[in-house]
Amino acid sequence: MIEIEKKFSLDEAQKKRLLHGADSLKKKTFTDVYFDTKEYSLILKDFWLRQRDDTFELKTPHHKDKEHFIYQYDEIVDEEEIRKRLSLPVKGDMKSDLQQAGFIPFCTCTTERESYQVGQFTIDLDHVTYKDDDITYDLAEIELMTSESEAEQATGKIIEFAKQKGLRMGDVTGKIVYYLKKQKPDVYRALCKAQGVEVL
Ligand code: V4E
Repeated sequence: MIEIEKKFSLDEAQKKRLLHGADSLKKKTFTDVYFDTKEYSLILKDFWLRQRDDTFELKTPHHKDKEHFIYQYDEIVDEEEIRKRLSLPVKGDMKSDLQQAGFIPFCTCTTERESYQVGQFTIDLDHVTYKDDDITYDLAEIELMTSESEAEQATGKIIEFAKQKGLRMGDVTGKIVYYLKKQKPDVYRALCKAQGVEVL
């Protein structure tokens, strides 16, 4: 099974409509530390390396549906596999090996997430704060679990559901890209160029 997800920015009326009849699932808080080289060689090839609380994760591109702004990534959590993808030999622990190889933290953020279920859809509402910065960010994600062969239908179902709820169908920035846009605009522009997407 794979997860198809789409991000939205909500005003209060949209949030109320979206959560009408929703079951509250859980609340959790987690902290992500994103790593890259000082040239941002990972993110410029769309590789996203982070430590979420105690777990290292590497997101790599799997499939892009640019028309609907839906992007699918593989999420690698096996340390051996992450090391293989980064050509990172085992010398010490992951953190010190990353540091030695020139991968340094470039963004640390904490997310307070409330999850809801509406029919077959999972809805995450994220409130994000950034370490050493006074910016915050709020966004929503609508997610659907599906088989690989039904990914396209799942995308259609999310879009249909979002339309029913009166949500705006634009490209909504994730929390890291939002940070880059605000705090590291040169890196943000280089990322958009590398992805062939419009600088918003
Ligand atoms: C894939 C990706 C990034 C990594 C973070 O992914 P995201 O889904 O935003 O993480 P999160 O924490 O919100 O979701 P969770 O894992 O908790 O479900 S950051 C940006 N991208 C894709 C991307 C890109 N390559 N270029 C541009 C201009 N925008 C977005």
